[in-house]
Amino acid sequence: MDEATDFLPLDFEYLDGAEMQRRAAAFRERMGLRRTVRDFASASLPRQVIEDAIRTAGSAPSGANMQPWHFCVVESAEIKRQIRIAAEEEEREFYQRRASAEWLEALAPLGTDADKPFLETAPYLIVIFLKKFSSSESGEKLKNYYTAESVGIATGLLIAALHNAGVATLTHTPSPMKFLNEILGRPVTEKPYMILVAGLPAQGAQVPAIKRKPLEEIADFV
Ligand code: IYR
Repeated sequence: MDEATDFLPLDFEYLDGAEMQRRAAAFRERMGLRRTVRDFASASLPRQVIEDAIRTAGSAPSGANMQPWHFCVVESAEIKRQIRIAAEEEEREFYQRRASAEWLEALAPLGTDADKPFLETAPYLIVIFLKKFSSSESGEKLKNYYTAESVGIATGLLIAALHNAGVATLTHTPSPMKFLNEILGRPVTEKPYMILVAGLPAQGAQVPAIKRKPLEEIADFV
């Protein structure tokens, strides 16, 4: 990256208040239909949809604009199988030993367990890595900043972009996830952040009856 950044005129769409409200309400309504799906169909969908959603994710703000993310899109049945085997091994440990009684109790309403068939059924696994370091043009190692915040924002945009395009997702975080570096050949300076499972819901898929907190509970205007 250059030492001195060039500045350009901002390309910004100024809207009037009424149009702002329409757009805010329409987006709220659309995003309100997003649900985490655990039961995926094996049907595929155009790769360009995934590519564009990742471009949207890559537009996220990031600490010092280091863009500390890498998205590994898994389509290969063999690699999905390897990921499933490794993830289920960690998840069995989690459900049988590592999770506290309190944690298992919090998870009970979701009906999750150590079996993760969706890791093989869904057409895409987007494995998101957090890059603790970047390399400069001259190849020197540069530290990244606010990496968790940056990758979290990018992941949120990715989920919203996929939902907007009619693609269902599941945020899956087997723990620990080191096996993803090995299977996907990513360097140790990259930390697996999440597996985002993406595809279409299976016919008749069900989701837990959860409620979202109302505005009054999640926001204060002071
Ligand atoms: N990673 C486990 C457990 C799990 C934890 C939380 I917090 C969830 O919201 C859901 C699941 C699993 O994927 O089953």
